Amino acid sequence: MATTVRRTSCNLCEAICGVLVTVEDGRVTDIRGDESDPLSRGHICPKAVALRDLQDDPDRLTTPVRRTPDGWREIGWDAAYELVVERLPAIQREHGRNAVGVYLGNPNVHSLGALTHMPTMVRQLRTRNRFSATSIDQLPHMLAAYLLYGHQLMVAVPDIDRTSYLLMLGANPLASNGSMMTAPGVGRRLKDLQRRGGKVVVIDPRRTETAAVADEHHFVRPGTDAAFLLALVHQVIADGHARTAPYVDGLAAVEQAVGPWTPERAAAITGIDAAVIRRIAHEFATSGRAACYGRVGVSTQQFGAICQWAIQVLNIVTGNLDRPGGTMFPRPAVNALLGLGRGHLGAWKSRVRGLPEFGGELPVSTMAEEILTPGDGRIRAMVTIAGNPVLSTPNGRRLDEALDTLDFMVAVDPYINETTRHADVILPPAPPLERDHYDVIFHQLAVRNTARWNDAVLPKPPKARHDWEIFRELASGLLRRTPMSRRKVTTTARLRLSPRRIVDLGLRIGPYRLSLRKLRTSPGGIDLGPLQPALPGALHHKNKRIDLAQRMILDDLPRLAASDTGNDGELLLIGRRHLRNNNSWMHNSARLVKGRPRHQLLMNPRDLAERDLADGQLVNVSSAAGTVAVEVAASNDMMPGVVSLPHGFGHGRPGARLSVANQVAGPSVNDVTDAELTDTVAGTSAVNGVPVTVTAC
Ligand SMILES: Nc1nc2c(c(=O)[nH]1)N[C@H]1C(S)=C(S)[C@@H](COP(=O)(O)OP(=O)(O)OC[C@H]3O[C@@H](n4cnc5c(=O)[nH]c(N)nc54)[C@H](O)[C@@H]3O)O[C@H]1N2
Ligand SMILES: Nc1nc2c(c(=O)[nH]1)N[C@H]1C(S)=C(S)[C@@H](COP(=O)(O)OP(=O)(O)OC[C@H]3O[C@@H](n4cnc5c(=O)[nH]c(N)nc54)[C@H](O)[C@@H]3O)O[C@H]1N2
Ligand code: SF4
Ligand SMILES: [Mo]
Repeated sequence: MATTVRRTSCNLCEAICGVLVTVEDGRVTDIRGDESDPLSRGHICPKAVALRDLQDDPDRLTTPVRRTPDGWREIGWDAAYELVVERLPAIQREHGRNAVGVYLGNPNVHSLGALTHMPTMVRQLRTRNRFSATSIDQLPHMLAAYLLYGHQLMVAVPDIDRTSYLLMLGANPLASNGSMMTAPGVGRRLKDLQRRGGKVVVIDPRRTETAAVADEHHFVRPGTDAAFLLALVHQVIADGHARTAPYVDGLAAVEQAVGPWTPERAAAITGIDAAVIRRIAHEFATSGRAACYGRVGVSTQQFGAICQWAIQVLNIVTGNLDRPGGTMFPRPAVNALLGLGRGHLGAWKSRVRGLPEFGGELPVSTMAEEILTPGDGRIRAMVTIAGNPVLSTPNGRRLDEALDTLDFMVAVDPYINETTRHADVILPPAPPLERDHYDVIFHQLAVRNTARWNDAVLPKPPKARHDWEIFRELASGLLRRTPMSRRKVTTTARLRLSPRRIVDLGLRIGPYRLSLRKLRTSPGGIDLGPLQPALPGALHHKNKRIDLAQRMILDDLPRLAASDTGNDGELLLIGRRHLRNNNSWMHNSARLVKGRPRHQLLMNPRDLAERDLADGQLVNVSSAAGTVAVEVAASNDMMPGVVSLPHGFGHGRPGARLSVANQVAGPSVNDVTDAELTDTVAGTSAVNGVPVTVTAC
């Protein structure tokens, strides 16, 4: 038997752990952590082993399929490409360019080939109806980066390995493995922080796995963190602790804006004691190396933009931005910022609800209405790429119905799932272990500068196609139909470059002048050292200054002040993640789904008692958008008045070919979340803090 051990990195989440894969006679027999990786240092989680299940999953498509009256039929690649590049332009000719909509899902950012070739393909469609997971995820981070630092991807990450005070809001990295902060083995990093004498403070409506290991945890009423953060800034300034760098403007305007946001006022709204807010402000400002970090819980809520702005402001006014132990800007070997424009907001608005675009994308919560609402510019065809928005986006039921009304739909996806079952044709890309990997995005968000290239672990079968090959063929096919132009010539040339070649170019022009050849000699990755100060030189604003006083945010404060904080028997619904789930799509791995069910509605026993409900009972969870039935589980870890459901469940729908996932119980939380609930600043979906009632079934 031929046994080899190969190196790659796991691309299932943002931690990009180095792994060692044992291959025996062409089959994966073992996956373990790679101790030599300078970033992950051997860490992996249970999901890494599922890379193997993905490889062997009989439900995974390996060739394109087309819907026929007698069910799905396999078709050849050329026939599939031809169908797509015929139908999409035909629909655009008849109904206008915007009649084709595009949804780009989460795994795209984890695939090198999608990042190098997909944008060119999408550009050929020249539609304004572009959507992605961004607007139900990190949009407020990108908005804050764009406003304050001049580029949507210039995101500051907590320097977790050197900080002595980590204030964490709306993040549970012990389950999620970290996000907008690539820090594999967060648990170990937090322990080290505490061993250094540092402190971890968690603000979350649930006592999470992360809160359990923190030094302090405070419940916060969902959707009210903005008030807490403004009060921290208020207190820091009032205590005379504000000290901004010479390149920072706007402190006076911020002082004025946070004037009314006293700790007492914030306490009344958030449920966190005024004395605690004062103390945290003091500790944060005086610890010397403090970092405030907020993630999904403070992004996908009604005041996400204020939250992410205020987090930056807190770091900046306490002198913690761009200093070791504070929040810092990574300097990866391939500069991801070059591949993406600086950003823009509101260049156009969505047709039906008038929500603004950001960076060329409209809020995903408008997708269903753009398909269903008659009139000029209505979406008649969809392209979904690595996304399952029927389960992942608010009011998913409505989208489920909307997709059924389309004239044409194509999905680039390895599975026939809740979303792609609506497609006319599905193009499946080769799985992760069959592709080369360099992580363009997550080195850009990593807490240490490292670089790692890995050749594919397994050979791609001849009939399989890489995602970048699919995008190249589709883009070329669409391009063939356009008249000759300079753009056409340069686009064609760009499409010919392989991901490998593009990474090599990126490495060569990058700050360390590396090359693919050099990286390939260290398949366990190379260490480029801890994060380094970079301001003001690295700012993308021409004047190399940061203006704290962002109008759009300051103008939104009255909306916060006016927000309804009363409680009339309603509960607020929030989300959660579990180490063994991965958004909507890893439930087809038997190894990951085994064990105790984890889809239940978590609820404080007091709230159960008030409603005469019992632990384990089936209940209806209802919002303005819909109702789901689910078992309730009593949990003292929940803040009273708050209930929690994870997303990514809701399998078992007719036509989906997911033999394991279809057996997994649990409704889709996004059948209850409400597409009408958004942060109006940039249109981010507010899937946290959804008012619901819970009643016996
Ligand atoms: N209520 C609620 N909703 C949420 C969230 C929440 O916290 N609460 N979280 C939101 C967040 S942060 C995100 S990122 C979204 C994620 O939601 P989506 O963008 O829908 O992403 P996934 O659920 O990861 O879906 C992955 C899809 O990509 C396919 N896929 C997997 N690998 C590949 C690949 O390599 N290539 C291709 N072409 N396809 C692939 C899978 O089969 C699956 O169909 O969900 C969001 N929805
Ligand atoms: N195992 C696993 N890992 C994942 C994923 C997965 O599905 N499974 N998904 C990946 C993706 S796409 C992403 S974006 C990241 C997300 O990474 P994280 O942001 O760490 O994700 P969550 O674990 O959902 O943590 C969000 C926390 O916010 C809290 N929360 C909800 N509402 C509020 C609020 O109003 N205020 C405050 N302060 N807290 C609130 C929730 O209780 C929860 O603990 O995880 C990634 N990693
Ligand atoms: S934490 Fe788990 S899922 Fe994430 S990259 Fe590491 S092994 Fe993969
Ligand atoms: Mo996400």
